[in-house]
Amino acid sequence: MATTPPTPPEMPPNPPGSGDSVVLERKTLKVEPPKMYQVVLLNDDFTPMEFVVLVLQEFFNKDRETATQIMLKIHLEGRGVCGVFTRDVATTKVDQVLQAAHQNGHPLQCLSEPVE
Ligand code: TYC
Repeated sequence: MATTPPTPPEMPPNPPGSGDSVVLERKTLKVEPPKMYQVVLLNDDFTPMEFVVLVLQEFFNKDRETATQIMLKIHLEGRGVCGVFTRDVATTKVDQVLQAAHQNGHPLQCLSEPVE
């Protein structure tokens, strides 16, 4: 036996302005890039050059040559930027460097600061 689908009830027309119409609102999306932080190593008279090079290779993914150049710049100028990161990553890098320095008995200092 074939069944016929139920017919929808008759609806009165919507009064103007109160209907089922969808209003699309245009919102300007403003997504700012995150504030960036540079991690800086400071020079001192005691931390071995080799240790600084290893830190730059290990925690900042520098190849040996670049790491050596950065280390020498720090040695000569007093400080040097190792990398630029979002705030949380920069904080983690600083912690990792300070922990490695402490574990190895070196006074190496490291900090992060906002870029610009
Ligand atoms: N000045 C150190 C030395 O002569 C080497 C050094 C370089 C230390 C960079 C710290 O961030 C530093 N052994």
